[in-house]
Amino acid sequence: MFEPGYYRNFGLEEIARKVAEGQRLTIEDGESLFACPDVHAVGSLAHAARTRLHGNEAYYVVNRHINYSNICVNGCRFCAFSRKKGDPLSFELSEEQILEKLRAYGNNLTEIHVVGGCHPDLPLSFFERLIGRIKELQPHAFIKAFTAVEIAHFAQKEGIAAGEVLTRLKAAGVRMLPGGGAEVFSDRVRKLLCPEKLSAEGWLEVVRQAHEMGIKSNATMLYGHIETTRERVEHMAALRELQDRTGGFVCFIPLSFQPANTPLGKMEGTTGVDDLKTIAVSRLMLDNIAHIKAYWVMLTVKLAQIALYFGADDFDGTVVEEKIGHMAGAQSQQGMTRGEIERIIRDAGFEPVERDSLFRAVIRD
Ligand code: V47
Ligand code: SF4
Repeated sequence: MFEPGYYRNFGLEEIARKVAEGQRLTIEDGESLFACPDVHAVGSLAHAARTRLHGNEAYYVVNRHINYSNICVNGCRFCAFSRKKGDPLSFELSEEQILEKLRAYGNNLTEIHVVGGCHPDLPLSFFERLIGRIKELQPHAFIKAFTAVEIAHFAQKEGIAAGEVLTRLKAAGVRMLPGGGAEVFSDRVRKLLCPEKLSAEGWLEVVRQAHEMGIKSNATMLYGHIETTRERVEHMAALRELQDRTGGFVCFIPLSFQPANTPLGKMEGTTGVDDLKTIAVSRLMLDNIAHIKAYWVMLTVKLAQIALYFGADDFDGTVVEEKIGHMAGAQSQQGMTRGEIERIIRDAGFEPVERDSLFRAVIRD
């Protein structure tokens, strides 16, 4: 943090005091941080909060993303990934094709991240079997699979409760839910951009149930489209409230909107300053979520590196193959090696720590 007088210049003196004393920020504080014209002022506060939690360490995971299918019954206007069934650009991987992708990567994976669209036909039994086979193939890997939106979709399709879906998938080998599908909780935004999708309350409820059952999760926020900064901060506050009750969120991931090939393709996307401020405000608002991810896929590797000084402590992972951001024009590479990630983290002045999905250090021989 800078001297108190520095923050006085931007009317952030009171917020700086709260950060120094570890006090919770209000929604209005979050809005003031977004409104501050000096990204360094906001970033320095977030860096102080991040350093208090994680010192000089920056985390990464050796993982692989698997998108089993892009066929989806929803038509979210920010999505370039999904296709309707029968579309020439739709795809649906068989169990064998998925296992083949994993075999190709060897036994080194710490985390396997499995998500797809809300497929109209695939039964829950397909996913139970798939997860079981993945677990058999890579028993040491942590399976992080299916967003709250997919869980609710499986429940609706099968005519059973979301809790039962979670129980069955947990028994099959799912250990954690990824944070996708949260978008922005604002009803105004959801009505305009993703009216068919699981509601904000629905998302929070599925995640709450998962946490109650001992299944931890991440949480995301898709920003940089039509939402206001107030709506971003309200989204963070809703997550903070649920976290007070369950303690089940591991990491928060702000997802910078990639507009290309989406119905919102004429939008310009976020700027670097907006990305950094959003990471910083997330760190400051989410005082009860330990980790903030700089997801290099959406941010670019270079900006994600700088984000480590703006409140982020996690660089995500090797990823290997990414479709959701890249089909929407993300300019980053497809995957990174451990060596590349460690170099980026070290070059930024941090100590790389290889982690598992729950942020426990991974020791390799
Ligand atoms: O749910 C869709 C978002 C999410 C676009 O939990 C878009 O560890 C940007 O959730 N531009 C999928 N974002 C990604 C995701 C994720 C990624 C990495 C790690 C974790 C984790 C979760 O991407 C979707 C949606 O919210 N999305 N379209 C787009 N055009
Ligand atoms: Fe389907 Fe997810 Fe894309 Fe929405 S964001 S259209 S739910 S794949």
